[in-house]
Amino acid sequence: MEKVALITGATSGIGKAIAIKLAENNYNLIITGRRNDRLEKLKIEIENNTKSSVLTLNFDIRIKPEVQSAVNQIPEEWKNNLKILVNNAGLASGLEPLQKGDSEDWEKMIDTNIKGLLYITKEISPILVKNKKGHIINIGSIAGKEVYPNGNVYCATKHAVDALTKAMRIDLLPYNIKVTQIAPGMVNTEFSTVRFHGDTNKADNVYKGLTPLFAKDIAEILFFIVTRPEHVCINDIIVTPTAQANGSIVNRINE
Ligand code: NDP
Ligand code: 8X3
Repeated sequence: MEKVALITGATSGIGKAIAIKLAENNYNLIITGRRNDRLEKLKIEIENNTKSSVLTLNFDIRIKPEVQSAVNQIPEEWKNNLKILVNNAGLASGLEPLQKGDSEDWEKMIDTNIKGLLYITKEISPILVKNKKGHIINIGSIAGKEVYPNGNVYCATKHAVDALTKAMRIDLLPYNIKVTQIAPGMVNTEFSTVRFHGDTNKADNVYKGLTPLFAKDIAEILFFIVTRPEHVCINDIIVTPTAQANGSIVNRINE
């Protein structure tokens, strides 16, 4: 077995697009998420259309024992060939001024985007250290580079991802492990539907009058990053749609 990549949050959006891109390029995959039906469907799709093998791990990244027991299920051969960890699972929940915010939304974001990312990295990074090689790619956000109105806690969690990316790069430096952050602006996935608690009208409005990024755009960037020569580590990439200047200024047609 050659080249294994583990992608968290592969049931949708950016994680799913990354899984497909890496499978098309001969990576075997470990894909994770809570929606097992989607994981199994993606496994079949990839195994029918590429030469890659897929292992599915169905768990909630917020629950430490679930993360630990899922990683324990990975067969030794897969662990020995694990080269890439994509920390992608994440979400925004709510878009309200802080004083009106819902603490359940805050906890969901903190538990997923910060604590979940830490739990899986704590389990996987020793495997990469043992393999004396590896690449961790954290999916941050433009919300980790600046803050925008009502983004408060989501922005804080993505600032944490920004800081953790830099910290991981230092701590894993002696072990030949690359650490990269991709920080996208607006990508049209299920992200906004989740942010607005299932309100698809509100979600559609986010992308109205502009061409957003698509999950495939991020997958292509990730593939470029992981195919650089051994001595090259891309630290950080901010990518927005052409119609987005920063976290809060966009150019909409008919506005
Ligand atoms: P989607 O909602 O389409 O996908 C999110 C993925 O994360 C799903 O596969 C979901 O799987 C997984 N996930 C969420 N919560 C958990 C959990 N508790 N346990 C396990 N998996 C979980 O959104 P995107 O693809 O857009 O989001 C992917 C990443 O990209 C996130 O970190 C997001 O913050 C970031 N991002 C998104 C941008 C955008 O505009 N879309 C821009 C910048 C960054 P499941 O529900 O099956 O568990
Ligand atoms: C997702 C992009 O602009 O909604 O991280 O924060 S944004």
